[in-house]
Amino acid sequence: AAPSWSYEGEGGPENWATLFPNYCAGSSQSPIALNGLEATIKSSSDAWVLDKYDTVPDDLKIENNGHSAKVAWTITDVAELPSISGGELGGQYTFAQFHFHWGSVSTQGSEHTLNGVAYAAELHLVHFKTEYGSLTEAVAHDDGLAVLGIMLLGGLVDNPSLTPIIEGLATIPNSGDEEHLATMFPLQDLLPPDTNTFYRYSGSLTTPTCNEVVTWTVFREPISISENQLEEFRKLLGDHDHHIEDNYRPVQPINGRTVEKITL
Ligand code: 1SD
Ligand code: ZN
Repeated sequence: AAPSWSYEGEGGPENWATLFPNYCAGSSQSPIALNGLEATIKSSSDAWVLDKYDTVPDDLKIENNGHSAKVAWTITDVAELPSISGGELGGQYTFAQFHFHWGSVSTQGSEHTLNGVAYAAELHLVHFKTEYGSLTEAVAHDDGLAVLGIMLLGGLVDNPSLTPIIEGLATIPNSGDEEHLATMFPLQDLLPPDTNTFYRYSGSLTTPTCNEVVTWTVFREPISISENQLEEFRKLLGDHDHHIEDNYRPVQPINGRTVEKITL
């Protein structure tokens, strides 16, 4: 059986390279520290095409997988799912699921850092290259995944766009729980107002088995989240009656990779 992993202790990130030598010991790992002054500045006219990002789905399911809270559409027909292209991605990628990483306190929680700053949480919208047909198949290809990373800036005011998800968290308190969300919303509700400036680099899944198959997009502009909303994430229980919090991997070495800061 595959070894189990976690965010602290024996199964923690310091030991992932040993526990999962394929591929957590690789040289193109994620997350990384993103820095505007060190990035290659690029402007491009390849506008985002966010297909069905404005579609309200019939049904959404939310799952506590012991490591995070994950939301997916219930329809599995690839042709009916949202997809993204443009944005210098070089192909079309179909939406699979989104999930969050968050901290026990709001000065930590994001996986990437922006100009030295860690945010209270980070949202990942995971997409697989449409031609590969599924997430499982896509993970076997270098260009298999495109993940959109969105920073969540902790503050005092609730973000109403997150309300349907926050309400869903109360229904999945324990690892393995899965429920339908009560309120539907389009994916575009989770994007920052400006999606035209972002960091782009080639990296990996941030969880074992850390496959180096991800074209990362991390938007420069964050969205907001309140302390009360963060507390609902921190109430979730993972394995061993342990609260899920600080479920972020520390930043990894860049190892000579190019990071672009792209403006469309
Ligand atoms: O942590 C997620 C993991 O749950 C899974 O969704 C994987 C894709 O199969 O992606 C990673 S991450 O790199 O998006 N954090
Ligand atoms: Zn993630």
